[in-house]
Amino acid sequence: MKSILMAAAVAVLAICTATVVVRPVTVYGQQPSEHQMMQMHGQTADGTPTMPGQDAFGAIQEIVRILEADPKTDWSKVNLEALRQHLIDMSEVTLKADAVTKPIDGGIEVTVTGTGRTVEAIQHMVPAQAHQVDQTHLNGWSAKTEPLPNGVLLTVTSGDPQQVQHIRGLGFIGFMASGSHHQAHHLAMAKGEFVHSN
Ligand SMILES: [Cu+2]
Repeated sequence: MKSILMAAAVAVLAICTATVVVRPVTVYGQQPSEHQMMQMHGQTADGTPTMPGQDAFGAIQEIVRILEADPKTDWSKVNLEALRQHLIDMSEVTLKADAVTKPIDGGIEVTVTGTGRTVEAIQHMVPAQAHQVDQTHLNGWSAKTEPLPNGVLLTVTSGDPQQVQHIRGLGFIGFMASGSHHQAHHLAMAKGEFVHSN
């Protein structure tokens, strides 16, 4: 029984490998169709690529499509530059900020710092996220920030031991990515409706 299962697993693996690895040489057995080849390379059927470029550029492109598809869009208020500045903040905080996390009673304390444009991004985004989490009582967490000359000091805590583990497991960037308010905020920003509290 065990050997049959092994043989089946090897066969499945072989099929998967044959589908994924596309060599320009003649392979015995089935060649992937042209359509399958295109799907593997992220193209549409007519050969047009689907990848927009950088992730931030793609996020803006998606918003532009949403605004253009909505006949009620007020183009006199549209502000894609506000969205672009926010996406720069997101990039700075995600990729460039230094985050030193230490466990404290009930959660974590994170010293988030940077230089130049990164400081501005940290001071825009981290207090806003802490405020959002606190206001919506996300997972019952408490979150607060204190300004530092080159960033902020973030504290996230909970009275529930399971949530304390959750917070410590998530760490700084997991906390920043918690909740799903960014998508709605991005659209509101682009429509000129969202005024940042900072
Ligand atoms: Cu965002």
